Amino acid sequence: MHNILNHIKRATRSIAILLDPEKITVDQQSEYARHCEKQFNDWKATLSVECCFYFIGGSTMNIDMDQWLATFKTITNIPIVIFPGSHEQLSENAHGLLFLNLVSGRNLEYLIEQQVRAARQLKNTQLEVIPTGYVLIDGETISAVQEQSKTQPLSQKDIPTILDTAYAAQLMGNQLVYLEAGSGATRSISTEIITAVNEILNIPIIVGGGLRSQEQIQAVFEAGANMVVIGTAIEHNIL
Ligand code: 1GP
Repeated sequence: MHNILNHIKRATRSIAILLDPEKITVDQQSEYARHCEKQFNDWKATLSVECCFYFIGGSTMNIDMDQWLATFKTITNIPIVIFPGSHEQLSENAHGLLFLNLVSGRNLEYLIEQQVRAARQLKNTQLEVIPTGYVLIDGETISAVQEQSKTQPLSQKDIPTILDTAYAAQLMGNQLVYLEAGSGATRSISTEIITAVNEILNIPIIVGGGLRSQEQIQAVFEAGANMVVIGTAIEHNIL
C-alpha cells in the first residue's frame, strides 16, 4: 500500500511525470522509465523534490491500457496513479486513481456522469481513489481537455472565479485541487494564481500544463504548489 495522498500531504514538493500509453509502446517502456527515473533523481537533487509519481492517462485511449499498465508496473517502483480521460481508463494495474471532477466546467458528463459510470467498478477496487477537483485554466492553446470535455477554461485574469471554484472544490470534499493549463499549453498557470489559491486552501494543490524548464518548476513550487505535473517536456526531451 503506497498511501499516495498522505505522501503528497506530508511532502513539501512532489512531482509527477505524465505518460500517455498511446504514445509509448510496451517495448519502449523500459527505456522510457530509465529516462524518467534519471529525471526524478535530478529533480530530487536540484529542486529538493521529495516524492515522485507516474500519472498515466490520456484524453483518448485506443490501446489496451490495462495490458500496458500490467507490464509497466513490473519495471518501476515509482507509484503509478491513473489520471483518467474517462471511466474507461480504470485498471487495477496501478496504485491510485485521481477521481476527477471538472469543477471549472458546466458539462454534467464530467461533473457526475463519468463518476457514476465508474462507481460500480470502483466498489471493490484495490486502487487508492483520490477525489480531485480539476480546474481548467486558459493556457492560450485549445487543450485536449477543453476539446474532449466541451467546456471553457477559466481566464487567468479572472482570479476571483478561480479562487471561488477552487474553494468550492475543497468544500465539496475533494482531497486535492489540480490547476490545469492543458497539456502543451503555451502559457502555464501564473504564480500569482497559485499563490492566491494556496492562501485559501488547506488541501494540496497540483499544477500542470506548459511547464518546460527547471526555473518554471521552481517558481511554481515557490508560489505554493505541492505537486507539479510534467508531460510534454519529458516527451520531447527538452528539460
Ligand atoms: C497535462 O498538466 C499536464 O494534464 C501536463 O502538461 O504536457 O504541458 O507538461 P504538459
